[in-house]
Amino acid sequence: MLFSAVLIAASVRLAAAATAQVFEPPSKGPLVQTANYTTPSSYLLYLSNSTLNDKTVVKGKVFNRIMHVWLENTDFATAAWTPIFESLAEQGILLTNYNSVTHPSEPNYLAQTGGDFWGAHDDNMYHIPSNISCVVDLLEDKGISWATYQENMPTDSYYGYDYTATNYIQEGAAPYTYYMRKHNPLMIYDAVSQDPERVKRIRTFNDFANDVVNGTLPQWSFVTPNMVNDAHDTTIDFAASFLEYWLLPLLTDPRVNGEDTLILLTFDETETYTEQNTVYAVALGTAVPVSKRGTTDDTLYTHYSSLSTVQNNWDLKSLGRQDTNASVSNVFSFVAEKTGYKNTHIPASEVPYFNLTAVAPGPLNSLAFVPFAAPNLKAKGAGSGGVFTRPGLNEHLTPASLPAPVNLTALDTTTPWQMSPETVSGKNIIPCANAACA
Ligand SMILES: *[C@@H]1O[C@H](CO)[C@@H](O)[C@H](O)[C@H]1NC(C)=O
Ligand SMILES: *[C@@H]1O[C@H](CO)[C@@H](O)[C@H](O)[C@H]1NC(C)=O
Ligand SMILES: *[C@@H]1O[C@H](CO)[C@@H](O)[C@H](O)[C@H]1NC(C)=O
Ligand SMILES: *[C@@H]1O[C@H](CO)[C@@H](O)[C@H](O)[C@H]1NC(C)=O
Ligand SMILES: *[C@@H]1O[C@H](CO)[C@@H](O)[C@H](O)[C@H]1NC(C)=O
Ligand SMILES: *[C@@H]1O[C@H](CO)[C@@H](O)[C@H](O)[C@H]1NC(C)=O
Ligand SMILES: CC(=O)N[C@H]1CO[C@H](CO)[C@@H](O)[C@@H]1O
Repeated sequence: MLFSAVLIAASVRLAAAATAQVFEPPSKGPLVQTANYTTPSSYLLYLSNSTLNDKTVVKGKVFNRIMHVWLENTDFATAAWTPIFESLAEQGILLTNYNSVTHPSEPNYLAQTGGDFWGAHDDNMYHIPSNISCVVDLLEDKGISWATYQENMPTDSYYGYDYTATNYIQEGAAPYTYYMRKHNPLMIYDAVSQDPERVKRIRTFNDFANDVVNGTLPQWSFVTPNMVNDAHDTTIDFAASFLEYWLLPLLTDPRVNGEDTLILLTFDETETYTEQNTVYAVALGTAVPVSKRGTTDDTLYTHYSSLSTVQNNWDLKSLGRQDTNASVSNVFSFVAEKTGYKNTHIPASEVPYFNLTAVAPGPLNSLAFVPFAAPNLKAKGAGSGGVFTRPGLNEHLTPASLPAPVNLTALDTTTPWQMSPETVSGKNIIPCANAACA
């Protein structure tokens, strides 16, 4: 009896050991291009030969560059007690009350770039019509350069739902899905993906190396490590090894962390859905005042706060959505203190739950579908401009004017903004790059 129990325990451990992945560097360094990002070999074609060509630097009030780095699915305490994250906190400001806005991943990425998640409560393949604005509109309106860098996306501008490549961690193992579109939010906005100039700024990690080495890392960037490096398929220790390989050298590299740079390292959401959605978030970089490094800040922030902080810093227009909702979009204090922006204090007892899932009606919710509404054009954001509107927007479509939510699932259909991964071919601006669009 005892003997067989021991055997079973041993074999369970073996099984776990066989599946647990151990970090391996995908390249010789974060600034070296690698075929590990482009396999099979036909994709060598897409090792970057092109560099962004942004000449202007628009001065911000507190920082001139912001780089967002998002990891996945980890509770605050799990990250905060992991050595590399502890030492990063000593170099920056640890935001101890920074919250994701719902579950699972995709709606959080949408919220961070669009000021809303439009009812989404899954990781399906969606697109958002071109009359709906996102952060890119606000940045371009003021001439601020931007890009997103997606690790293991096989080519710039790749529209596919996912990408499976040669396994670079375990030689000979089955190919691995390192890239998922659900973590690449700007691709979901037609205003970006269907614009031939803009879509070039949805870039690979080989282009990250290229842009940094050539001195053209944009002023605003959003970085998504692959499905193993961001802890999604792995553990916090795996992600810690990735940071040691990728982020730590960049923190001492003036081409990335030069003057007046803010690097926001955070997570899309907590692992535990039944608890408040507070994630580890740390403000790093030369823009963080020396006197504040190693301190904590318990102001209430959410993913909308990084939008409002960017608006406040560069005096941008707003999106007129949750980025202008004062109770969920406080500007990072070290920025607000310098710009004179007044944050809203919410007593602990009144802080809403950010772990609510599948309850918000919206155009990306098939269970409670309502069409897209125009933004609130009277909203006041953290910048001094008004609300940005895109061509084709019907300003009369206020939330009050829209019909009551409809359960499309009960009608055996889905929201019109959902796509099947097999139907992307017509949307792909670059030459078709995977089996899904062959
Ligand atoms: C791909 O990654 C593996 C694992 O770290 C490494 O051994 C190999 O050298 C990498 N290949 C290239 C071309 O960098
Ligand atoms: C810098 O840009 C040039 C021209 O686009 C390119 O050929 C070169 O590979 C880039 N440097 C690196 C290290 O990526
Ligand atoms: C959200 O978190 C709170 C606090 O832990 C918990 O009481 C509540 O049940 C959670 N809600 C959901 C939907 O899991
Ligand atoms: C602002 O956010 C709070 C907390 O999530 C929410 O209760 C409120 O409805 C929001 N206001 C608007 C106008 O969306
Ligand atoms: C956005 O554009 C679509 C057409 O693509 C239109 O049906 C919809 O009413 C518009 N919505 C808003 C909020 O302007
Ligand atoms: C919508 O309809 C589906 C299918 O009939 C059902 O399972 C689901 O509970 C409904 N949801 C709501 C919110 O009414
Ligand atoms: C499109 C293109 O010009 N691709 C080239 C980029 O650089 C690699 C490696 O130097 C070449 O093999 C490609 O042909």
